[in-house]
Amino acid sequence: MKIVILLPTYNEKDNLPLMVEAIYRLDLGVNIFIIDDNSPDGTGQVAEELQTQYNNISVIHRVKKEGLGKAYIHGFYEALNQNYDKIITMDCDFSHDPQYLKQMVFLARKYSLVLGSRYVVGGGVDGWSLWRRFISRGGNIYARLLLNLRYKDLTGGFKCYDAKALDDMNIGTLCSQGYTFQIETTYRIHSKGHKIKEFPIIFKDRVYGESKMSFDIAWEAIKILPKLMFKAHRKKEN
Ligand SMILES: Nc1nc2c(ncn2[C@@H]2O[C@H](COP(=O)(O)OP(=O)(O)OP(=O)(O)O)[C@@H](O)[C@H]2O)c(=O)[nH]1
Ligand SMILES: [Mg+2]
Repeated sequence: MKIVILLPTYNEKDNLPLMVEAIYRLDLGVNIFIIDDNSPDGTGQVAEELQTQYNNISVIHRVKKEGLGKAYIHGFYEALNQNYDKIITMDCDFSHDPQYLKQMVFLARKYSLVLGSRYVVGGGVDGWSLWRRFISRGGNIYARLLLNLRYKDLTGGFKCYDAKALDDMNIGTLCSQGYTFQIETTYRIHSKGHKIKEFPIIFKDRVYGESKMSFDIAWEAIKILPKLMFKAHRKKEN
């Protein structure tokens, strides 16, 4: 099984070397694509240095910051071009603990999409403010009801996609960013009838670097989800 981890970075110069080392030490035989949006803190140069030190790293430099969704789409295309079987997405700020990768890869043998989930039994969040918990929980309930999905964590970004599921997702037509990107990708894969599995993770707040969470990101989700639902109903009618 050929596996790649997509690590999007924006101002993660302190986290990136620690993350690469932590993944390397697990000895899972995975490759890593670092996808950097020309971070002003020099993460791109740090990535270049890491590429010379480790034999499992490639760096994708993007011209400017365009958001997580665009960075992932770039990585998805690259991974499919290079014939990877499994494509993992994870944050580079240690919110997604690399220790879970082993279990994720194991589950990926049986499922087309594996979700690291905060809201199944055994999962949770560590270090979030009440406001942040409220937004995340509320967003998930809203999305589940609106899209009629049974998965508990639709907005998490720690995922393992099968290449076939990515292909079926029709990457070029994904229309959302931020948290909605996570909802839309899972929704599309579910709609194509793929098998999806959630497993519990404890999500930790970032230690180094700044948060990029904003009201705009939450607002986008509120606006865009009814559009996704509308599209799905139209498809059913046709
Ligand atoms: N390439 C790229 N990576 C990004 C961009 N925005 C965020 N990232 C990275 O995507 C991952 C998740 O973003 P975070 O900023 O941690 O988002 P979050 O977890 O919602 O918020 P905080 O952890 O509170 O900052 C991190 O590895 C970021 O460095 C972007 O525009 N381009
Ligand atoms: Mg984060």
